[in-house]
Amino acid sequence: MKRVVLVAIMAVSVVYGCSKSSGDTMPAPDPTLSVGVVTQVEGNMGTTNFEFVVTLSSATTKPVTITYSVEEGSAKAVEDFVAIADQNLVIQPGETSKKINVSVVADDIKEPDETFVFTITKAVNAKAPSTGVIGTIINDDTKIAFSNAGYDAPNAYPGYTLAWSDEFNGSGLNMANWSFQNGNGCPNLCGWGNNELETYAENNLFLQDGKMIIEARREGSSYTSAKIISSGKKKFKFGRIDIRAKLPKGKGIWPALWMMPESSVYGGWPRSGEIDIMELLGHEPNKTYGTLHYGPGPGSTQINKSFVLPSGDFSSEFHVFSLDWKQDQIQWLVDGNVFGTASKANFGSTNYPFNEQFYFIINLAVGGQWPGNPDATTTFPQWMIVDYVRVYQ
Ligand SMILES: [Ca+2]
Ligand SMILES: [Ca+2]
Ligand SMILES: [Ca+2]
Repeated sequence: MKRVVLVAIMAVSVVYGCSKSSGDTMPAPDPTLSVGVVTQVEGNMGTTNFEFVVTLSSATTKPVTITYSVEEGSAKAVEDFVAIADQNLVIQPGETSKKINVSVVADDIKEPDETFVFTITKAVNAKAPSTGVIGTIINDDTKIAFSNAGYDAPNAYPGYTLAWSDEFNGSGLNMANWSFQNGNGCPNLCGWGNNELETYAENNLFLQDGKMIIEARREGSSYTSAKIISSGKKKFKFGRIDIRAKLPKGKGIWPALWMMPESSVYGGWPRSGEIDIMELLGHEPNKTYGTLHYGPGPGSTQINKSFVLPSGDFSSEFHVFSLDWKQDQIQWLVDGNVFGTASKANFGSTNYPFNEQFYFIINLAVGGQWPGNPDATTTFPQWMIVDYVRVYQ
């Protein structure tokens, strides 16, 4: 009890002493600096000015010198904004705010919203904020960035004429050729029979620069992508088929260019066959597969061929995936090189269902039994970019 009384007396004495001396000699405390956050759209050409306003809590009679920096958050210096290192600025006596411009690099390529950090690292005659403020660059674009580099097929073959092609040159998918297959396969075939995770939707597909692009997205804990089929619109039996595409990659990413029977004359899957022109498992981005599924079922008998790129992977540039499909024989090619052959002669007594009409399917699956599910290493969005589908007969 006695000790408490003593402390109380000392406290009174300190307060009294302080108030007395401030009237005589103590200077006014330094004003406080604050900076407003800036959130703005990126813009499409040149640079966009992001204006940060630095404010003093009150004017002073002395110049205030601040040192500030602008550094990377998720946005990258040079590529996304112009970084600033330890720049000085003087706020003159009587002034209470200053504007500081940060240049953001504008373009027309879709990116996530990105951030950079504006920090006052030092202040003379004012108190600097203890943390930086965020500049947020809001995406205002829909285009994706890619180059047309890579293998391109010849546009004629001796003895063949072009029977049909889709060059994907329009502003939207040509619905005379294709139909969307949307959803997740439920209730009849949830996960499309493979425990796939994606839900297919039309807005995951768009055309740009003469290419058809399927975008697989992570949306919260689920995934969206797109699938198109030519059933009822374009069907073929035999010919040289060329599909030029640039493929996505990453664990759980599963792009496919394939064909299913237009009329299942031998019965339901797999009896009437399935022709997989190209499949890729995103954790092996340098390897593609060509497969036939057939047999009496349930389950399928398979002929499965694969091709490994000598260098690089299928996401770095375009390649051409082809079928050379004749009576009683199918060959798979990458960039004009045969890597697999299946012949009726090898089927023995098993029914050979590949001398019939088949339609095209193009899809980008996420997850499923064969590729496994995406993991922490998988980045989204992923794109399958298709330049053309050509059929010569
Ligand atoms: Ca832009
Ligand atoms: Ca952009
Ligand atoms: Ca094209």
